[in-house]
Amino acid sequence: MHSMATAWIEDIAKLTRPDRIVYWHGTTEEYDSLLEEMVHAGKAIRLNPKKRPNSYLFRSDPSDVARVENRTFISTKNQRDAGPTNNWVETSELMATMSKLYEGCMQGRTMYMIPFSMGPIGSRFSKVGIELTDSPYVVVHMHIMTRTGDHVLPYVDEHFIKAIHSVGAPLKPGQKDVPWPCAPIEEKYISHFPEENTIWSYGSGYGGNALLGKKCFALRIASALARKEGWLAEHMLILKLTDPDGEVRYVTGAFPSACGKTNLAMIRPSLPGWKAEILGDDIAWLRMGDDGWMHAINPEAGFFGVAPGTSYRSNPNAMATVSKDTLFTNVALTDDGDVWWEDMTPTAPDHLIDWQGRDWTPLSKEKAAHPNSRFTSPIKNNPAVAPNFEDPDGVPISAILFGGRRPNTIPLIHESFNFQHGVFLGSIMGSEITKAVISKDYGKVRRDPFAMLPFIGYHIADYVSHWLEIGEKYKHEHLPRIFYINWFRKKDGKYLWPGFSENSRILKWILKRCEGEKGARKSAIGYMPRKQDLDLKGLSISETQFDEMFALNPEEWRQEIASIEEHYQIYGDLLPKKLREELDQLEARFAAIHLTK
Ligand code: OXD
Ligand code: MN
Repeated sequence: MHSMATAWIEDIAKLTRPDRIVYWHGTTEEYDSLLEEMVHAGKAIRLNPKKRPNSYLFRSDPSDVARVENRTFISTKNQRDAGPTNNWVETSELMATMSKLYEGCMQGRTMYMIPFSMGPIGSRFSKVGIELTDSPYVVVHMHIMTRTGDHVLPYVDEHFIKAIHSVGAPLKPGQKDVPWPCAPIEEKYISHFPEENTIWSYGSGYGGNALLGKKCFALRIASALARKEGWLAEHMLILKLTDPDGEVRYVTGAFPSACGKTNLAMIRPSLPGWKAEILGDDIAWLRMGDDGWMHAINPEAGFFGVAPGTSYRSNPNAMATVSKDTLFTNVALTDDGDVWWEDMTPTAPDHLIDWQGRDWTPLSKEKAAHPNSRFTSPIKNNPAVAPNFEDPDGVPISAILFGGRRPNTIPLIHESFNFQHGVFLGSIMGSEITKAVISKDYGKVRRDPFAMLPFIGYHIADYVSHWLEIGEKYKHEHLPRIFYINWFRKKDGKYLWPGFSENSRILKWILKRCEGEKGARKSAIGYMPRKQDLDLKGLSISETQFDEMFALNPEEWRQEIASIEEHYQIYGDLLPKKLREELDQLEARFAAIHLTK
């Protein structure tokens, strides 16, 4: 082990005072025996191996069920560098607060040392880290979500990411542990120090708060590193598409939550002869390949997917993936030792144990599974995994898809005029606030630039400028084309587009555009397909329905432009001139249509 890592581990052990330190070597034997230990300690339930082999259920504390954005901090020396979209505390102040919390916080517990690689081990795209945690739940999840163990150690050098995690619940001598220890909300801190390559997480054991390779490292810290080093760390799926002639292309896509990102990443195309394979469902790291194209890797090795809504109808590949070797959190338990969640099957079983361990029947008022309940499975268990998903050089990207959930205004698909205009589209991404989030603003549009709002580890103005600069580094013919998708446009309360596997028809048009086919008309907002340009064979889409999916309503766009204008206020004086120009030009194009009418 690198001497810097050894010294750091010793320092943290001195500060947090665990009873034991366990070095994680990354073997299946350790994984199996740690799960066995957790079952004995009442922290995990082994599912019926005949129904769900090698799978376990965990129940969190009811107060610790999701990422805590209001307790998430980007700490830099100067507030300017965290920008207006992050909670900021000055570095030495936050370090002092955290050090105080960490004092003795692992007493009575074991500290696990997990070396891990984000990205294939040894790839020039990859980065390594060490997570020190007192949560065995985190250890087994990191084992699936990242590449962990001894084989990472040779790559640990002075640049490794230092990630500390504690559930924030020390045990006094003789004190009995609870199944899911955690700290109260006001003591939770998900702290990032991008200038120190350090993550300090305290008080939560759940998901992105605790599995520090994911949002904390692969997005927040990595986005800041990527800016310094000239690449991009993005909240994107990676999809491989093969057309009936065997031609292969890759696309990435960024969508805010509840917009069908996982379903698109795992799409089964309805179009005959087309094949879709998955490389990633959540995060992509993008940098220039030796061939001059933008290449992507998925830094993760597993899926941490939302369970409710996943079914053989909505996502058969996800259902196959979770059929074994899966860790479930906060889903319901069936009487025969299997799992269930809302909409998994058309009707619910007559009796379940809900996510809080209580009896549940279809007459119960509350949901059986928590809306943010999750499955954690290895990517390689997906039946549609691309065989080259671990290629250390990544895959060349032909197109980047942006999108959101908008019942009106935004057409089914449009293509940006060029890369700069595409960055503008990323910067104005927005989605209707749905019932999936507790909010008083249902139905309003929430802007979520690049689906990165909670994940940009630095100033948002620097982030969009970085995207614009990246565009200038590539030869025009190597730049991915940028598209904007809205599967969710409605008329009289009904979706205009059938979605799911039929989305392959839109992917086909996108790939044709990438091959340089015309097949489009120019509109005020970008290029859009005409009816004859889309493969709609076998679908009954009337002329009117098609027109409604692509209509640009001047009044809706007047409001849209005003709402973008309002969103751009967060940049203050730092909005890049190029984005201001794009907005002005958009407005001018609508004004011109008006004049010609
Ligand atoms: C996730 C998220 O869990 O984006 O992937 O919140
Ligand atoms: Mn995500």
